[in-house]
Amino acid sequence: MTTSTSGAPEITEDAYPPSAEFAAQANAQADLYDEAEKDFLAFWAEQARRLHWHTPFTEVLDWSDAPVAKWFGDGELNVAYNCVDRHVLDGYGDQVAIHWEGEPGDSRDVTYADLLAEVSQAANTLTDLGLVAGDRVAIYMPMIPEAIVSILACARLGLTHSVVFAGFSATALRSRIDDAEAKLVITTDGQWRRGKPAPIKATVDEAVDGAASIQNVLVVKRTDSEVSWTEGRDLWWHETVAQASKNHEAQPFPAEHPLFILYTSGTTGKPKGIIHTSGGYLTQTSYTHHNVFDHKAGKDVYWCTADIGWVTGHSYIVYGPLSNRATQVVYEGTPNSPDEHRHWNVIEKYKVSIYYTSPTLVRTFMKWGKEIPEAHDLSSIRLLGSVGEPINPEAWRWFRDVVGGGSAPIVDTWWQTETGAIMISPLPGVTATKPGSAMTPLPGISAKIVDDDAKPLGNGGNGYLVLDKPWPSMLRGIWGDMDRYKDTYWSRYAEEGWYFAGDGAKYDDDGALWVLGRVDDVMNVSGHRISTSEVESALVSHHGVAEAAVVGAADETTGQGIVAFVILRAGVENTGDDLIKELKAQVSKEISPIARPREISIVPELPKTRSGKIMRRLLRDVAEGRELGDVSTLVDPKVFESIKKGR
Ligand code: 6R9
Repeated sequence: MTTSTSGAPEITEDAYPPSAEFAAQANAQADLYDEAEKDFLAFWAEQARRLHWHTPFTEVLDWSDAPVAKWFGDGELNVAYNCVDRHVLDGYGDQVAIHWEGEPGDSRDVTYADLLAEVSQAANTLTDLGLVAGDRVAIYMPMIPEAIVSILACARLGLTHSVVFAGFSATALRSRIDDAEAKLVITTDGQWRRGKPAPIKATVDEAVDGAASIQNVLVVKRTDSEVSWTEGRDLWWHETVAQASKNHEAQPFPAEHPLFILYTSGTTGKPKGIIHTSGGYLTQTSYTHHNVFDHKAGKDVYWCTADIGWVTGHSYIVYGPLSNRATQVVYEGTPNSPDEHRHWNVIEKYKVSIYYTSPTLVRTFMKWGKEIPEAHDLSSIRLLGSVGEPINPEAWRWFRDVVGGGSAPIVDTWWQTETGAIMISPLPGVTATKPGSAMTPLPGISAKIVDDDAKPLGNGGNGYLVLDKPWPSMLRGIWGDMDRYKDTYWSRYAEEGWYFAGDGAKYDDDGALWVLGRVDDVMNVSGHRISTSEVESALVSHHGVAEAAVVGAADETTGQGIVAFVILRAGVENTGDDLIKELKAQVSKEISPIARPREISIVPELPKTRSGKIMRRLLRDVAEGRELGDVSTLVDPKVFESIKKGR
C-alpha cells in the first residue's frame, strides 16, 4: 500500500483531491494523522477534552479486561449536560438547535435554551415516575423534537435508553422491551405518513400487553388520533412533562455508565442489544462529527436524514451534533411527501450546508430525475456525506454533480452500530476522495484487511475487514449475553485479538480502502440490516410453511432486495398470489415492512449440502438470474429444475 507520511493514501487516478479553498478552512489538517500515529493515547485524551468532565479522567484506556474496554474510566461526566447545558452557559441559549419540519407542513424551531428547559422537564417527570439511574426506557417515536428530548432526558438521569424504530412491529418492540426489561415506553398517539395519520399507540398497547417490566407508557400527542387508554399506566406528555419544573441539575456519571442499548440484526434470528457507554462514545461521536463533517458551530446548518431508530440517528442527529452545538434540520416524514421536491425545498428553506444521507436515497433521487433537484437553489451545500452501504461510483458522481454543485467533497463513512461512530472515511480538506471508496481509517483508528489465516493483504487483496486496536466508542457488549459478544466479534481472530466486522473489503492499487459488503448472513436493504434467519423464522411462523430460505439479491435501488424460497407443509394448498401476499404480510407483521420480501417463490425443495446446510450462494444465483455456480457439494443437483419451475 502506498501511503504518504500523513497516513492518507496517495491517489493517482479517478480521484478528487481537496480544493485549496476547502483545505484552507478545514477543521482537520494533515497533522491529525501524524498526531494519532505518534501517541495513540495522548491523541484520544486530547479528543476527550472536547467535552466537559465533572471529574477529569487520569487513565485513558484500560484494555486489561479485553474485549471489554474502559475508556477514560475514572472520569465522570453528564452526557446531556455536554449536549445542552454547557452551550446555554456559554451564552448560546438563543441559537437554534433544531429546525424541525413536520411532514404535514408544520414546523418549529427549538433553541438550545428551549431544549434545556424541555429536557429538564422530562427529567423531572421521569424522576417522579420513580425511575433511577441504570433503569431502561424504551423509546418508540417518530421524528419529532420530543424524541430527542426523551433521549437526552434519559442520558441526563443515567437511564439507559433503548430506541426502537417506530416502523417495527409490536412483536419486535415487545421482544426488545422484554430483553432489556424496560420500565417505561415513551411514544406518541400516531405518526404522519404520506399525509395520513398512522397509529403508534395501538402498536405499543399490543406490545406491552402482559409485559412484566412495564410500569408506564408516556404519550406525546402528535396526530390527535383516538387512542385507547389504560388508567394508572398511561400518561399524556402534555399533562406531565409540559407541566413539570424547568429546573433540573445534571449529576455526573462514570465514563463507563451505560448510555444506551440499540438492537441490531445478527446472523441468528434474535437481535443483539448492542451496549454503548458514555465518555468514550461521546468523545468519538463529537470528534468525528467535528472533523469528518468539517462542522462549524453557529455557521453551518447540518442535516442528517437518518431516523433516530438507527445508530446513525443516535450518533449523528443526537449526540455528535448536539455536543458540537450544531444547528440542524430534523424532518419527520418521507422524501416524497407531498412530492419529490421535499428535501430540496427543506435545503433551500434552511440553507442546509452539510447533508448526510444514504446511497439508497441518492439512487432514488436519481430515479426521480435530476430536473427535480435542479429546480432548486442548492448553493448552500458545501459538504455531502454517505452512510449505510457501499455507494456505487455512478451514484457518487451524481450526488457530487447534481447536489454538491460539482465541488462539494463527499465523505463516504464506514461504521456500524457496534463501532458507535465513524471509523473509515476521508477527512475533507485533507484526504482525496474516490467515487465508491471510504478511503482510509480516521486518525486514531486502526483497520486491516486480512485473509482467513489473519495474513494482512496488500493492494489489490480482497479479504475481511478487522479493527486491530480498541477505539473509544466501541460497543462494550451484548445486553445479557457476553458470550455471544465474544463469540460474534472476537472469536474469528481470537489469537490476534482483532475485532471482526463482518464486512469484506479490499485495497485498490492506490491503497484506498473499498468496503464490499457483508460476508455473513446479514442483508443490507436500503441501509437497514436484516438477517436472513430473522426473515426465515418469520416465514416459518406461518402455519402453512415448513421451511424457508432467504437471500439478499442485488437491487438497483435498495442495494439488496429480499428473496425468499418457501416449502409448504404437506396438505397445504398453494393458492399462488394470495398465499404469497399472506406470507409477505406475515413478515411485515412479525418484523417490519422494511423486512417484507421483494419476491417469494414456493418451491418443492431447497438445495442442501450433505451436512444439511442450505446453499444460499446458489439461491442467490437463481435470484439474480445467473448461471449456477459449483453444485458439486449438493445432495441432489437436480433440485434446481424444480426450484426454477416454482418461480
Ligand atoms: C452506520 C450503519 C453496518 C453495516 C456495515 C456495512 C454497511 C455502513 C458503509 C457500509 C460500505 C459504507 N455500511 N456504512 N458499507 N460503505 N460507507 O450503517 O450501521 O446499521 O449497524 O450497519 O452497514 O456492511 O457492516 P449498521
